[in-house]
Amino acid sequence: MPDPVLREAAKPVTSIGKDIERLFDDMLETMYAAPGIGLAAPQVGQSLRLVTIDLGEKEEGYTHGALRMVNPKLVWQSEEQSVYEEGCLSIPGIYYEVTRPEKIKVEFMDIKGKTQIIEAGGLLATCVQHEIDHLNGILFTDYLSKLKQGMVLRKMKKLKEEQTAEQASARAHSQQNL
Ligand code: K2U
Ligand code: ZN
Repeated sequence: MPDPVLREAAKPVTSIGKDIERLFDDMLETMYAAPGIGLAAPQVGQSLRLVTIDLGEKEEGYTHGALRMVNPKLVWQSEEQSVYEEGCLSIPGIYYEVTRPEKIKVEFMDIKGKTQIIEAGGLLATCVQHEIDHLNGILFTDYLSKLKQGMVLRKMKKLKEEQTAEQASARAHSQQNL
């Protein structure tokens, strides 16, 4: 079951100092290593309203590089919706389709404290909404039907049992080699 910090509403950041800069660097390192294209501070145990996003060069039309968003907020969303098969670094191995507004405008403060507004569509819009949900204690599985949520819980339990079994056999194996 995901970490309780993922169910809290993260706190707004009031001053952007060296600690925030370092946290952003840690988040980007974690995100690239996953690999992922987005990450929210609660996913690294920090209940703060910070998000990093980088769709990378391969996403055509993506020109923002590594985005560091302080207190991001959705200020507009389109009526049109689009469907994307989402995953989550905090819920490994689980992928389901989620429907969200197709286009959004997100307002945030950048690392220099300047207010920015970005209009986004496509994968960037999906990612921004997925990350802002993390800041509000919402996981993408919350949008699924009760039936599918039951399937998610059973799949997570099975993945956890498999992981535990693998660790036990790895330990036994390494002891044999001692
Ligand atoms: O917040 C997270 O768990 C990071 C997700 C963000 C994300 C989920 C669904 C759709 C878009 C973004 C990770 O980046 S999941 C990995 C990933 C990689 C490429 C494309 C989509 C998802
Ligand atoms: Zn996620």
